[in-house]
Amino acid sequence: MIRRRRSWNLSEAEVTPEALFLDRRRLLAGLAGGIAGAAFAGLSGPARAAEDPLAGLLPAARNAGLSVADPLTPEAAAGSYNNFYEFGFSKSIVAASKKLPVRPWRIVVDGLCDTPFEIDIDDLLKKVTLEERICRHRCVEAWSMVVPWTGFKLAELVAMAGPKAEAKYLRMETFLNPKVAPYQSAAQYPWPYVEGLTLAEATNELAFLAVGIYGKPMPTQHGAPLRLVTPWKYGFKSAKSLVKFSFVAKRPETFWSALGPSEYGFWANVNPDVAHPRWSQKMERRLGPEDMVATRIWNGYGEQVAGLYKDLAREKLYM
Ligand SMILES: Nc1nc2c(c(=O)[nH]1)N[C@H]1C(S)=C(S)[C@@H](COP(=O)(O)O)O[C@H]1N2
Ligand SMILES: [Mo]
Repeated sequence: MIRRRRSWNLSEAEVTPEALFLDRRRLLAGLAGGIAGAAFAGLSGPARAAEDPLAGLLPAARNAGLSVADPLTPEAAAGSYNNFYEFGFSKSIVAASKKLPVRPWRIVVDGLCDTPFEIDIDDLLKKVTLEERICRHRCVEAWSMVVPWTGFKLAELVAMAGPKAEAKYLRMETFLNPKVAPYQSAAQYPWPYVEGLTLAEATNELAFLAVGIYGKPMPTQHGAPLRLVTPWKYGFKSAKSLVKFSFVAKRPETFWSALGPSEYGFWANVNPDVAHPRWSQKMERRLGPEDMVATRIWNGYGEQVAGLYKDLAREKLYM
């Protein structure tokens, strides 16, 4: 673990809260040894992101209207400080994540919809409109980045399926393959990683499915080959390496809210005035320059999303 002084003087426990939250449970369960052993099991020459057939489709035209003007985070900074707990509890999971075979990659769309389907990712990409948008990303751990994602509106996938009237939520599920993702052997966690949005959130213009970053195919550490981007919410909502989308009537249980409902809720909308139970959310550290900037309500995207929550005042919207 890297130890360095933070300009705003938080303790180490406060700057890596998600990982520590998991680690505490792992140690309680006495699993530390088993996971290290599993890390080298069952690897077989997978396809790498470098061979990604998407390479010919990029770069895509930029959506200037939905791009922010903040200075871009250097690619190397964003690409080397990642949360992807399937591959490790530290921020340095690049090498481990390369074990994930990203082709072939099937995507299932099912549940309460008129046209459930299963599709290969490259066939899906022929049916959607790729664009680039520069987005802010704010982790609940109080670091942030500004990166150009390439992808398509989640609303496009929703429209292909045609949700039924009873469908209220979209549940999204990450791959499950402990042979390549050793931390998925830790059975007391609710793997696979699951996230969810209301249908109104999922069809908002900001909800995005990214297949690339910095004009290139998505590297594994950022969630190749397909990851959610919800820039007005804390980063843990943006589930990586998705394989399944299900239309459901009831609010789905999600990975983090199952582990710690009082710290990581379903809504997770960014709000500097609502502290996490263990630390302030007022400021954030930009990766790369390490600048401290003030966190903004809805991560600065209120114009697009504040209206989604007008009638939900009784919910814990900011945790
Ligand atoms: N499947 C999966 N998706 C995930 C995570 C994870 O551990 N597993 N971590 C989340 C968290 S906490 C954050 S902040 C972002 C980090 O995205 P990045 O590494 O591309 O910056 O991914 C989110 N998506
Ligand atoms: Mo995060």
